[in-house]
Amino acid sequence: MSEREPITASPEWQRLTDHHAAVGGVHLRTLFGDDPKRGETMTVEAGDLLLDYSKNRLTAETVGLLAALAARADLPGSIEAMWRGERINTTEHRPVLHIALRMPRGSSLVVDGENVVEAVHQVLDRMSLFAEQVRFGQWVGFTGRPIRNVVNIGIGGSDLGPAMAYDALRAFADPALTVRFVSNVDGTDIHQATRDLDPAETLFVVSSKTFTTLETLTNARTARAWLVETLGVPGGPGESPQWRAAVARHNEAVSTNAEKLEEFGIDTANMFGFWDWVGGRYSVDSAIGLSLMIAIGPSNFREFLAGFHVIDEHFRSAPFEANLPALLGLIGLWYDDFFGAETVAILPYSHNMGRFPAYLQQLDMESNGKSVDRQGRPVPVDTGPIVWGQPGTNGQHAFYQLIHQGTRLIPADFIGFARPDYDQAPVQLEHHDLLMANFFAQTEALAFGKTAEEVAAEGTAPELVPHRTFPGNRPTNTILAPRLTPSVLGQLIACYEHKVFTQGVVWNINSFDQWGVELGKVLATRIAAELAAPDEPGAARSGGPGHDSSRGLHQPPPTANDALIRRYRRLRAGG
Ligand code: G6Q
Repeated sequence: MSEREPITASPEWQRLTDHHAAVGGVHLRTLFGDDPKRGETMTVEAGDLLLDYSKNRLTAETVGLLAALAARADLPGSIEAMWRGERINTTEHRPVLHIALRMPRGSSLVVDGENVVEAVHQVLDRMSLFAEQVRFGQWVGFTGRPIRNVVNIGIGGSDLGPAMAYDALRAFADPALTVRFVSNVDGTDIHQATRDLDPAETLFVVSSKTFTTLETLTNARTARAWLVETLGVPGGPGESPQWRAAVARHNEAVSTNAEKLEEFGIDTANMFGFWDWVGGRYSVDSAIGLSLMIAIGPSNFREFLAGFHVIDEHFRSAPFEANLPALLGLIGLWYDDFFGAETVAILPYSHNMGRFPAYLQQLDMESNGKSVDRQGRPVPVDTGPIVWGQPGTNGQHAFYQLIHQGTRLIPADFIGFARPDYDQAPVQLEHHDLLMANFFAQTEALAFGKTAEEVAAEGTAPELVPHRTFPGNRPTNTILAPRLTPSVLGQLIACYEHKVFTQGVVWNINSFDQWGVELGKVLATRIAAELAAPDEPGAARSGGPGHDSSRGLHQPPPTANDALIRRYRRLRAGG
């Protein structure tokens, strides 16, 4: 983590540049022709996961060179620095310890004289107790009825993780509970999430690390008002004992900020804490996972954590050539920086993993969407790719066309499972084989394509041959696991967390701050006042700065949005 030369100045980078000139253009057909066993040898296993990276445009030599690059960037030193609790999030002066959230009881990771693993398990125990009370109908609402609906209110890292994991683990969730996630400040979200619920049976879990996020606090206020009004609770915020009791029975909060929570009117007795060394996008395995734990139960949640831990241990100990997350990171970097690939597609062949690409989008793009290094110097190469994707097979009927025959190189991760989520009925197994037949067929077609000769040999009209030719040589990773269980989901998430870390270390960037997100949090405040003000924007302005002055950005002309805002106000008023 110390000051260092840009990685591009290293001999290892130069070697990769030369190597790319030699092998970058070699077709996967040739690579498989030269080494038909690469489908067996170019694999690594970690926990329940198998990564087959044979359908990538690389050779065994490439892997060695990439591992040497990781060593040059001192990836081992950076991993140990994280595990020692060093303040590797340098711009916020914080340690980065999501790895402590999944350490088994009895382990130790001491920061500032405190074993944080003990604190983690104290919170987990409180969460488990509460989750069981809700699940067994023992936690009753204000009117004495058991809770049957759980609505998580949070955004970004306080939403995407639990929402994605709840979907992914639907097969493990208690079907008697309705669990929903509200994030958008668009009032449609909270309206649609609550309109068919009975408030007497509804619990809100307000999740916000800072407890200052506009969207979450607005939604939490609206939820609270809906609750007390619909239940007919007398008194306004904090005024009557009944009001306080109703809010306490129907609101739990997850946060690091007890003070703000109290200001908001939630008693800290109803709070589950976590710590500033957990980044939002790394927090699904903290108390931010409370709604998930209620849905799937404490023991499944602990399996989920154990899955993360298996990969943490693997990442810390396996040599890079056999290290699944490090390989994912290094192969990704090979495409980003040596082939100029701009995106990576995440293609889970699992209906319930529909939100996994969006989750990884935040994890990766917020972590590595940086253009200066740890010393504040411009990074000389491209950093984090654009992450996108949809589950198979739906994506095949939409955007796969461009991956197969478009002009861009789009590396893709295919993620599949040997058994379906619901495997009791034979028909499910039948569906699953069809799903997985597509999974395997696509990676083959992408790798090998179809030559013009092959197309012509099928009797295709000559004028159609170019249209029906598939160039192939489109790289993919295949990740195969036995079944989408809580543990396997934890393993997958941890793999991508450490993939992102690996890349951040090589690029020498801080993967753990998010100043771009912070900016978004202050941008709208002043304009919100202008939208609601009695006067039109600009009316009271006497040549002074306009609504852009508080943004901390290079200031555009103060009138930049005045015309749009005037039109918005007119349209809103129905004019
Ligand atoms: C995550 C980001 C961001 C954050 C949200 C919600 O790493 O920092 O997505 O999680 O902005 O923040 P709060 O949890 O503080 O409401």
